[in-house]
Amino acid sequence: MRIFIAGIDGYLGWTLALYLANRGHDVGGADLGLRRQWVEEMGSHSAIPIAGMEKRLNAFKVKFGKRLKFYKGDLTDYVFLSESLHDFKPDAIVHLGEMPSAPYSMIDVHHATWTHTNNLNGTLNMLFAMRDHFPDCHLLKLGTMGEFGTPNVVIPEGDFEVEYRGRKDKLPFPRQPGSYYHCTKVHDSVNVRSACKWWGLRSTDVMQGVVYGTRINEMFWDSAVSEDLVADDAGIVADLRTRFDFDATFGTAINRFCAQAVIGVPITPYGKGHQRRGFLPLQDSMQCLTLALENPPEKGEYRVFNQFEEVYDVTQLAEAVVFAAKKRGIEAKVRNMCNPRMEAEKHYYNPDHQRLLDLGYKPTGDMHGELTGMVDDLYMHRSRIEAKSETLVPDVRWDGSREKMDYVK
Ligand code: USQ
Repeated sequence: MRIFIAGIDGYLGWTLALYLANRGHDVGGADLGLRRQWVEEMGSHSAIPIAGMEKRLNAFKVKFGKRLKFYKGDLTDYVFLSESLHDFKPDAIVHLGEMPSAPYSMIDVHHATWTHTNNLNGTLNMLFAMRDHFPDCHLLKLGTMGEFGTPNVVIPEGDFEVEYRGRKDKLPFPRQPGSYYHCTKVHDSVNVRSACKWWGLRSTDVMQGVVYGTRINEMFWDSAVSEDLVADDAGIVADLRTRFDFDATFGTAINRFCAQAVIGVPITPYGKGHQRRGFLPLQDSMQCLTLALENPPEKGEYRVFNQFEEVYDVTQLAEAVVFAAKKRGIEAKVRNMCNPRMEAEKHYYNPDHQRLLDLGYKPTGDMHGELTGMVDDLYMHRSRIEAKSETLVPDVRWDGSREKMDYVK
């Protein structure tokens, strides 16, 4: 299959390119390098050094014996997007090219409006390019479990049966996004669903939980094909590595907890620390996205997959990181920090997630195994985390002020 990845330089995009190439797919993709710029704007960098695109593409060619066609440009530029798609001629498009950070979208009016312009216009451009030129293509769109918020009832996978004033219907589940970033995913879902209905496009909207991990099998050095490639201490080809952010804006809780553990500062659940979320390892996220690609929906079908493996609250997450760090001889400490966000800190959370299992998804790893690899990889690069350790303390507050948070007294 010819698969075009929008956002191919990102954490998921680059990893997916490797995973799909190894399964024999032809991969191409677009990126403007914005993720690198946003993290720099926040005063940080990826804990694990990543190669520039030229080096990445060379390593890809050596490892997989074929070229990845890369298009540098902006998805909000319709001409660029449509010319890239015409050149590549995809069977499927994976749209990972959005600004993914809740705190970044809450900094101020400029960051909120920019997030909306970037995310919504990129998706609309994709839908119109498909309508006019690639009507049979499958759009695999990355949504988020965060579209639903934390309601006090089970979250269904896709539409749900509702009875109201004596009448029944099947309707989309109510959305309660937790940031302006999460709002963009809600609006995208409405746009994608409408395009499927009006124009007969086909799409999978993946409501993904928090993905974590630093490695997948396809990154490892392999003597059969990789004599020209250099492996790092973990046996991974350095130029095939994906990024790992730990700053308070682009690092998710689990990344930040691992980074805090390896440099010996307290791990910081926010507030009461009982916010529950769905999680899945990087390798399994790749498996799920690939299953969706290899089993496309019918024409006109808009389907929703809730994609995560295990639910944890952030205190359980912190304890799991303490345990993983201990195996490396590190005594990590947990200390709750005042919450910069406005969110429920103790709540019910129980989303359905059956559809990918029905398609054949087999979870390969659990959090404890994955965390050990993460701690090892980060320990190798702890000086890079130490160099930017001030970015571990959050300062973007949901009330609009901008000041470093304190620990809970
Ligand atoms: N949290 C802490 N301590 C920290 C950082 C975060 O307790 O040091 C808490 C947050 O307050 C929140 C929870 O951990 O309650 C999750 O926050 P997060 O930063 O790990 O993730 P979130 O902002 O929800 O966003 C991430 C990705 C986003 C994706 C989403 C999936 O950045 O792109 O859409 O996870 S989900 O969480 O299911 O909505």
